[in-house]
Amino acid sequence: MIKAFLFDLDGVIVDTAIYHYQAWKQMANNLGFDISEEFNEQLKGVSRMDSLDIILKHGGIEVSDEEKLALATQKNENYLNLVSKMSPADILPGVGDFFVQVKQENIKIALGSVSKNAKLILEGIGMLDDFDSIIDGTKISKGKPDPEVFLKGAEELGFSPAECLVFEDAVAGVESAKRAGMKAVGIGKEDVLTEADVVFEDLVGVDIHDLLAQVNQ
Ligand code: B16
Ligand code: MG
Repeated sequence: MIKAFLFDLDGVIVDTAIYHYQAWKQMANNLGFDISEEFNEQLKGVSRMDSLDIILKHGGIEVSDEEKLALATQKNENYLNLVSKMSPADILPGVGDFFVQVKQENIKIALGSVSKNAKLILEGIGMLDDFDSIIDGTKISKGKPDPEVFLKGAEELGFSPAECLVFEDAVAGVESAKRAGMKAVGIGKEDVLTEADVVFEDLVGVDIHDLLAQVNQ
């Protein structure tokens, strides 16, 4: 029986993927190469340093650990500049109505994001108080697809993995949920999120009773 929902942030609650992309692109351009939006797909749900390694490999560039840290810091500064203007208007369609239903059902809610900026973004969009527990990049040592982020969320809420349902937009995030022994709702395309138990394009019009009936089978 599902008793808790664990939400990814980027791509489920809010669309920060575009800002991550712009900030990484700017860094890559400074280094003399480019990254496409298609390439950016594989960075979703992947931690900052792991993303940097993937991008540098793509550009055929090798740098020292010290330089890596400087590049990651520079990217984060660009990213923070872009997200600093976020407001409740940036909450993805359907999220508000869905959270009202979740609260009515007394289901506990945790955030499961690998972003170190998650709290800042939740504050910006006015949703910090909507979560019973927040697991972000400051609390974990392994990014998705490792299950750590969702296992910690379940633990903080006091539920077993079988009692938790994960909402994810990234392939790496769905894998993370599966490896944690949890069911997963994919937000996005069915042909991409093939491992998810149920897939919705977004949360618009999703009925919590129908969903629970489906995943509690
Ligand atoms: P930061 P999520 C992830 O957030 C993003 O999808 C990913 O693109 C990003 O690299 C990662 O957070 C780290 O973010 O640089 O802010 O610590 O999807 O797990 O909510
Ligand atoms: Mg995501």
